[in-house]
Amino acid sequence: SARPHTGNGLVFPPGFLWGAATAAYQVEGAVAEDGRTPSIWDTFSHTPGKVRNGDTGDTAVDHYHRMPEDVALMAGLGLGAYRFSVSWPRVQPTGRGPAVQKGLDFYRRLTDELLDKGIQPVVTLYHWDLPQHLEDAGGWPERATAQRFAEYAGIMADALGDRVKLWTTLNEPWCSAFLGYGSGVHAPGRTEPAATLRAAHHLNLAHGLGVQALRAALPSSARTSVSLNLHHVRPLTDDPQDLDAARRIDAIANRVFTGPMLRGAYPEDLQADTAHVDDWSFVRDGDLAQIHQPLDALGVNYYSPTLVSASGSGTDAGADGHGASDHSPWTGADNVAFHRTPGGTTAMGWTIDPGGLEELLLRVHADFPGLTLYITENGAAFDDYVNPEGEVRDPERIEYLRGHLAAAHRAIGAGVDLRGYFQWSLLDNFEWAYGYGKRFGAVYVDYATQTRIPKASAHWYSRVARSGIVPLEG
Ligand code: GBH
Repeated sequence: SARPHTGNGLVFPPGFLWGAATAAYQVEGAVAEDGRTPSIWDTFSHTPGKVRNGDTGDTAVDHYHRMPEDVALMAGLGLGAYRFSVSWPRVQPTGRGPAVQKGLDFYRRLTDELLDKGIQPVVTLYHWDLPQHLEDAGGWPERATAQRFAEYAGIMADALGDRVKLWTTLNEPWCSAFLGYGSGVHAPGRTEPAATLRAAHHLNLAHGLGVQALRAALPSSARTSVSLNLHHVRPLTDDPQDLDAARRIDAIANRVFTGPMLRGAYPEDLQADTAHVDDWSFVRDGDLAQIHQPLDALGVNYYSPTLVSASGSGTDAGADGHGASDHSPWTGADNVAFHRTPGGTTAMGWTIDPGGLEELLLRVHADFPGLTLYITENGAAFDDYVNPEGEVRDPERIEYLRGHLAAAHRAIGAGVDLRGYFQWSLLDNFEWAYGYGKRFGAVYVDYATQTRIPKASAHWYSRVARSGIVPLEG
């Protein structure tokens, strides 16, 4: 039921990339095939009580076996780019040593299939699935993990360097460090405040060493990036205590990564805020120079803004900022209250706020003038279902996408060098601690049969991707 095109739309710059994203553990399945060993997410999802409904990624959406069909689906939708991640334990089962050829072959076939269909592959090396072997050796709080990551990055650059032009080291290291080792709602489920800071530093170091390993093996035309879930933090009021709460969250959410990666230093206020947790002696001489590598682009993942106050001063404690945990992920910021921002929400309970995306992009642009940006994730879960006609009608997702793309368009108009947009996610998939209960896909998946049904919003997004124009209505 496509409406006639009104010609009334937002025109994006030529060459703007229109894509969709996934992550290995969320889609691949085939967890014990071709030499793959468990990642921390296999262990975590198989630990009772960690993931809703006892869901695991054992089968996920069976993308490992259905990859050609899924690439054909993307081609049918007219997508220009596909952002996927590599499963580290599929390639390096113990997290060290030589690569498994069958693991590499899967990603070679995937990239060949994409290029054959004119879809640009965008590779993320690490989207949270650390080989369990490396967690057994201490995980991200251990410095050696950063070195292991650099070796793995070199392996992937050798394997895919002739095919892939845009590389991302880490996806959302905030989640790895603070949800994995602080609140424990993500794998490996540890709740050790001091370990969060060590993990964050070693993720930063992994990024820096990884960029250097990529550059050493890739052609000079290849580009490197990192994807951060930058929090757009707003204070509840302009009371100095609330402003200070916002500053603290900005430090432990954003500047803990952008400081070392993009400026070559940890923020002094962050180190002061966390001094009672750890003395930061894990930062060794020379580390910051290793981390501060030239970057060709920054990936921004945005879902919803973050509203905070000094604890006690708020009126609405609708969101505690902890997820399903008694332990805070906000190391060193114990006196902060989180609030629900006004407005409609998605099935995750996250407020729909496109203005937050515009403000975030403008802030990154102001802080790092000239930096090339991609929106590497944006999207929404809604309670999708297949109607009797066999269709999935999701008008709220169309409005979500339209609103956020309009925000991106305003940011471009204001001078932000934004080069692409990746919808999260291509397919409904394993939504981490929420299991299969939350559907973020452009394409609906019937998990019993693995049937794929593009939602109405996928047909809408397809027209956007093909035309480069976001219609203001319809
Ligand atoms: C992304 O994470 C992931 O990259 C992707 O794999 C995932 O499927 C997708 O988003 C949808 O969730 O302030 O402690 O209450 C986004 C993860 C969402 C993490 C909001 C922090 C608030 C946690 N972020 N969340 S807290």
